[in-house]
Amino acid sequence: MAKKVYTDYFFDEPAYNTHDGGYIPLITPKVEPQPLAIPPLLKPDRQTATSDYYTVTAQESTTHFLPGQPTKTWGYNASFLGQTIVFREGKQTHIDLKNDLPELTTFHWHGLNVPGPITDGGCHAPVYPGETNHIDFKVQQPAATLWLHAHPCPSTATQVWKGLATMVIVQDAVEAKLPLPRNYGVDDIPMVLQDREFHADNQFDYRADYDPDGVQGHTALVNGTVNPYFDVTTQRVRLRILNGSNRREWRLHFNDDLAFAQVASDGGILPAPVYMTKVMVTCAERDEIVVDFGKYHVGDVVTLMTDETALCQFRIKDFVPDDTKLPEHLVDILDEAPTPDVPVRKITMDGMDDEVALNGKKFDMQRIDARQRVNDVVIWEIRNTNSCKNGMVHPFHVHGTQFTVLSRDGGPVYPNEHGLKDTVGVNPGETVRIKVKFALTGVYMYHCHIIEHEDGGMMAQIESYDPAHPQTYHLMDMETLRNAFAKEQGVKPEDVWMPGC
Ligand SMILES: [Cu+2]
Repeated sequence: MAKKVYTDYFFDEPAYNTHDGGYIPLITPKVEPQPLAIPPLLKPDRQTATSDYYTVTAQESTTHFLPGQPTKTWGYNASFLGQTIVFREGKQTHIDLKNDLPELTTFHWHGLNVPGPITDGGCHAPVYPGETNHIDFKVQQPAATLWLHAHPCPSTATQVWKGLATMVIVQDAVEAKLPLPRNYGVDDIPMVLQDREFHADNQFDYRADYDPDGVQGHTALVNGTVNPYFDVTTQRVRLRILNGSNRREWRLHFNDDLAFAQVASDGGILPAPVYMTKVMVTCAERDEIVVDFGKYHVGDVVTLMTDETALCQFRIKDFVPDDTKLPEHLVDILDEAPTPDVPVRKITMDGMDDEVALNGKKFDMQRIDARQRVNDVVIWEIRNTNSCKNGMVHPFHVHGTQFTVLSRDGGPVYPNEHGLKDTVGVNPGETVRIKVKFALTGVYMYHCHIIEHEDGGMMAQIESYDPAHPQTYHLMDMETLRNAFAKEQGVKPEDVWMPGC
């Protein structure tokens, strides 16, 4: 039977960010193509049969993106972005979170099922300059491409813009048995997609670029590389695509419409490969695709595009023929029935610009907006109340869990949404149902992942609780954070710039 190949982006075209009043088009940079940077794997401080120990350091440095001056940047164990962190399912993991920045930050494990709010690393878990916090958790979820990024309120966007984001790979025994490329840096390639604006002397200036609907820049970066190319030395290559941008959507396709197979989404491997020539990735989403370059010859160049802009060249080198076929079935996704007698949780994502809100309210760190019993399986119904005519896709993200997508406006989900997700793009005017279970207790944030929207208040928090073991949480407040930023910046608290507040 011929495989179905999808040739559209699934999302509603009128909602693409290219139609925004403030859209900033990508401009092909006037620099020679450079080899795609492959972030090194973070070496564990120590490993035993059951435990891994890591130190993750947030640091400031400079990075050469463009000819001329280096750019002042932040990163994790790196000058910009970070080293890639590998977790192993079932292992006890111990991490020192070290802050060598001049400003408080948090370390949020996007997509990782760990206790909130402290281990999860949202706004309640600041690490102050010069300090080190320690977290321990057991990795209890399938193999997936996740990420680490800063998440302090309301400075997530500015800290990510400076570089605080890096890929996290979870490995397990199930994925290890699948015929997928997994030689990191050779045929298993991280691709962190971002855009940046370069000002005088090649510097970032987040405040100058600020837009409450999301900051964008004219220059695309892949793993921090401007105008990258990648040498293809194996017939099949797996790309772990992460939208690490503040606001930009990526509509990816090859210049010659080469078809590829999506094999994983945010939370892990899909039940079956999805064959496609185009894929749209909204903020914070991950898509793993396997590209078969078998029909090309040495010297050919295939270009990965986003809309009409070239993003990364794939230069075909000599490789050994590989006739490995992807199986029709990859993994089973656990499909649990909703817990009886628990009502559907209704959520609205409201507004644009400074008016953004969630269920009509701005985020308040001290307010717990909802409660859900641990291990209950609950349907959440998320409605984007923007107008279908001129609204935007809001990527809805829940901390501390991987959910399944049930329906879009009562109809089927997109073909690549049958796996586990932690972020789902909701079109303007649309209602998306998802099924959410928290396996751990804690306080977890849920929000739009256009980062300026979350900083602007399109965010709320839920307590996953165990009735037999009630807990109280120390929740951060804005005054404490404002005073801390003021002290670090040497200004009065009222003079601290807090975008979105
Ligand atoms: Cu939004």
